[in-house]
Amino acid sequence: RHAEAGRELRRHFPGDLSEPVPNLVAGEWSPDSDGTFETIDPATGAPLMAVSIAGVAQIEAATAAAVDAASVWWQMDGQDRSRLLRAAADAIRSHGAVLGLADTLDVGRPIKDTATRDVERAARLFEFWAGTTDRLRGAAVPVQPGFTNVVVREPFGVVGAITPWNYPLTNAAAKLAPALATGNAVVLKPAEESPLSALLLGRILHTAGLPAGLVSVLNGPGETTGSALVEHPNIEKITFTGSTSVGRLIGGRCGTLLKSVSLELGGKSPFLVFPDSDLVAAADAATFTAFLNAGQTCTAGTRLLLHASVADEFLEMMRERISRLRIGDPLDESTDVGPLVSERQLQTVRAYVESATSEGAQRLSPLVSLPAMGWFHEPVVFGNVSPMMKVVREEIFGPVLSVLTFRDEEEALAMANDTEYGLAASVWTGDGARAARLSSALQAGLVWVNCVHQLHPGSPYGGHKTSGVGVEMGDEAVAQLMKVKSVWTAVQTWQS
Ligand code: TXE
Repeated sequence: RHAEAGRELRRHFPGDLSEPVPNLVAGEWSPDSDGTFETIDPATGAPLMAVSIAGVAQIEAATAAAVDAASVWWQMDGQDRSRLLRAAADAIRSHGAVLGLADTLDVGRPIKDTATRDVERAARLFEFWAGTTDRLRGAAVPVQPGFTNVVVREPFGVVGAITPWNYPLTNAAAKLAPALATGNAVVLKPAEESPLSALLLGRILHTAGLPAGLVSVLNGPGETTGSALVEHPNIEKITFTGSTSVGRLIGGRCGTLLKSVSLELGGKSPFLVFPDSDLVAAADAATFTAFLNAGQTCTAGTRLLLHASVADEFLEMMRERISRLRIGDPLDESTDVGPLVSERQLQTVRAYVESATSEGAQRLSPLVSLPAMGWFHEPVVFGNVSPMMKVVREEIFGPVLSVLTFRDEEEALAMANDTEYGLAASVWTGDGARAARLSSALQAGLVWVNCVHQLHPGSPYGGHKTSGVGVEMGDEAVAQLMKVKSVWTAVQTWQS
């Protein structure tokens, strides 16, 4: 079944089935390559496709075309840019089936999530940002008499985007839509584990009518292809989503090069449950956030902080919900939890589980059966953990949840903030004043009160502490994708 689905997917790329998938340079398929790598179907462990690594000539061609396209794009009427980005959203929807299939086969994310949720989210990202292109206003500053001062915003030109594998399509769309809407061209480098949907998306944008050269998608290892984008003089802005360690590396390099950079990095987000909350909804949400995408979600609530008085009842509710999760073939419409992305990721998760077990953590989750093939890991809930254990402190990026209990709000807050990360936090309480106090005191870029994983392209998204620098989405993202220019005009003869 997977082999047949893989052959069906391969038909959407050019060339013979035995040839490697090419890169997309300036919107066109470019068969040259500097070697290939294999992308693997994690549900079977079998190779899915060979993918071309972009060579130096392709990187040069993509960045040069992007410089030219960015200038054409910015000179267009904003309403025309808007119309094209809307056409892109329609095209994403009409190619939804293949985009969904690409991510399900490439990373094992269940088809019900990729082909519906992710495709719709990607389309809506383009629709939202299409609505901003003719509203990128500057300002007039009241300055000393004799002068006018106007602040205008201009695009950087070419944005280099580097994305991870956990949500390949929506990560790519979240980089492309705002960067294009603010007048930039984009050269995108997807993760080695998940090159396919970004290539298809780039091609879809091109055929939807975006100017040639505006989008290129180049594949290859982070250390070579990724760092070539970071180093390239034609690329004035880098936007990266991935691990905190690589984020530090890229951020440091951009500091040396004096290049603007935005970083969306890891997390170890707390999920706080107070006894005055709707425990049924909270248990649904706690299960959802911990095991969504097999735990490979940067904003996942991986530290469950329970008030001691409700801990036993809450964990029983979670056990029941976990036993109902359908773990299996991501091509099945009914599957909730698929495999992890790679064998390496499975080994990483197993190592965390072994380390926690050897340190005395107690498994509270029910035993569930896993498919015989593929890189699956069962959902794990650990109790009897101490705040210093690796499983509590480090981002695991797998279906592993740690549970700690607290006695009062003060202790809950201290536990929640006891982390180097600051991406998200979810608070469950029926007390409005408590919700307000915690929203203000929690050290996180996103706070969800009595909800979790709510996102909107109009609302800023980004981490505090080591979870990132800058934000994506909302007006706040515009400020990071455009340069500011202050224009002074004398309205009378100038005198010093
Ligand atoms: O991420 P990397 P990896 C965390 C998560 C996961 C761990 C490792 O804990 O287990 O990171 O994942 C490119 N210059 N997150 O190794 O290496 C790389 O090719 C330029 C959390 O896959 O950060 C890929 O496109 N680019 C995170 C992208 O960076 C480089 C999501 C991400 O890869 C590069 C992903 C370099 N020197 C992982 N090195 C989240 N929180 O969303 C790598 N890349």
